[in-house]
Amino acid sequence: MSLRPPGSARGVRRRGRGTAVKIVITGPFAAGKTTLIRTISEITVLSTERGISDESAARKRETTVAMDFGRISIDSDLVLYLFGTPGQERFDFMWEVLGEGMLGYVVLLDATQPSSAEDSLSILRAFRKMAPVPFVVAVNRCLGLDPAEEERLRGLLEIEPDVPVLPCDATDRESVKGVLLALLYAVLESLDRRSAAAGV
Ligand SMILES: Nc1nc2c(ncn2[C@@H]2O[C@H](COP(=O)(O)OP(=O)(O)OP(=O)(O)O)[C@@H](O)[C@H]2O)c(=O)[nH]1
Ligand SMILES: [Mg+2]
Repeated sequence: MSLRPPGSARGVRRRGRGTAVKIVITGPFAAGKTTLIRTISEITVLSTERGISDESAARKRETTVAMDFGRISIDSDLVLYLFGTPGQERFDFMWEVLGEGMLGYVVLLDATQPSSAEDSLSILRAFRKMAPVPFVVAVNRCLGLDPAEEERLRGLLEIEPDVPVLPCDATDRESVKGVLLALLYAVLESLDRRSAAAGV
């Protein structure tokens, strides 16, 4: 597999001698999206968080209302730009804005919230409709997924066997790196497939 996506591909931007890839981090309310981006970003994350005034205030004080933005360099030639979505459905108009030109996305859900997987399904359906790009499912606050639990999640989220489903800890850099690399491999494979199909 080539590690160099073609510069003309959707969502890939040449920056100097390197390549920049746009990735979206989405998922339901309070899954840990902002936390994940803050854990891994090498720049101070630009976040738009506001105090919560409705019933969700019992779960946390602030929520993302527009986006998070962070950046991580994989090596000197490859940089990921990370865009986090709001989790509350009233801000779902931002999904399409942030999804524009993405090369892949992470659906982050919270293993400790029973409604999190169900809430992820509508988000996932919207993203799949938006763009046929690779995605991974990351299960936050989860030390490991047993095969039965993974199977249950795959069924609930209607995802194919080749879509990675990974346990993760959004506060742990190595864990977040693992999730992003799994997505990156899927993105690079899909770019290679597209290049091969186009005879490039
Ligand atoms: N212990 C623990 N706490 C976490 C983890 N991930 C997130 N949190 C906490 O959970 C809360 C929610 O995390 P956020 O990162 O704000 O979640 P979000 O998905 O951005 O939320 P919205 O933007 O409101 O949808 C915060 O208080 C985090 O500190 C985790 O992996 N472990
Ligand atoms: Mg957030």
